[in-house]
Amino acid sequence: GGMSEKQEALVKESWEVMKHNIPDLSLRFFTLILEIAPPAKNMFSFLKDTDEIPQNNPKLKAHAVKVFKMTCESAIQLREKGEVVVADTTLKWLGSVHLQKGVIDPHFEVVKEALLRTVKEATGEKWSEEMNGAWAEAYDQLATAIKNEMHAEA
Ligand code: HEM
Ligand code: ISQ
Repeated sequence: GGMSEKQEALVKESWEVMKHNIPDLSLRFFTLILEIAPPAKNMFSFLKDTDEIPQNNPKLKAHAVKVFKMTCESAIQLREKGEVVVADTTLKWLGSVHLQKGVIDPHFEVVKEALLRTVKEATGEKWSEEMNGAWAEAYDQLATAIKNEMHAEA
């Protein structure tokens, strides 16, 4: 499915607001992932040897931001081209990183839930069902592209 101009705008606008508070955003995103799926902790190299989620880990922050930015970019591409376009090598790379880390398809629902809840909390009264739907669509398309790459490689 494609993405309307309105949906693209909702994703972009909300990211513009959220990106001003990366430390809280990334921490919240990660906390939610581990709340939903505690065993996921050991998959992440920067969490393996810690009992708590590090409050100020630059790697964690950078990673979380990448996930949001890529989902945002996916929304833009969906509107412009009607499909997710990620540079081919990037998609292949993402496929192999996740395959190597032991990520399986159901994990994508966990990250989706955490992402959508983070957006909801971070946007507050600006949040709407429509905004939620726009992020969900952008994420689903990107996740499908990564999963396809993982299946192709497995
Ligand atoms: C690594 C994005 C879904 C777990 C990465 C990296 C990116 C990324 C960009 C590489 C970070 C880097 O090395 O700079 C995404 C996107 C996703 C997604 C856009 C969905 C659309 C998932 C899911 C899981 C997951 C569902 C499962 C819990 C991991 C792990 C790593 C990783 C364990 C390696 C982190 C490390 O260095 O230890 N992801 N990811 N990702 N991702 Fe994802
Ligand atoms: C990598 N892939 C998916 C989700 C993530 C969340 C935080 C940090 C890294 C991630």
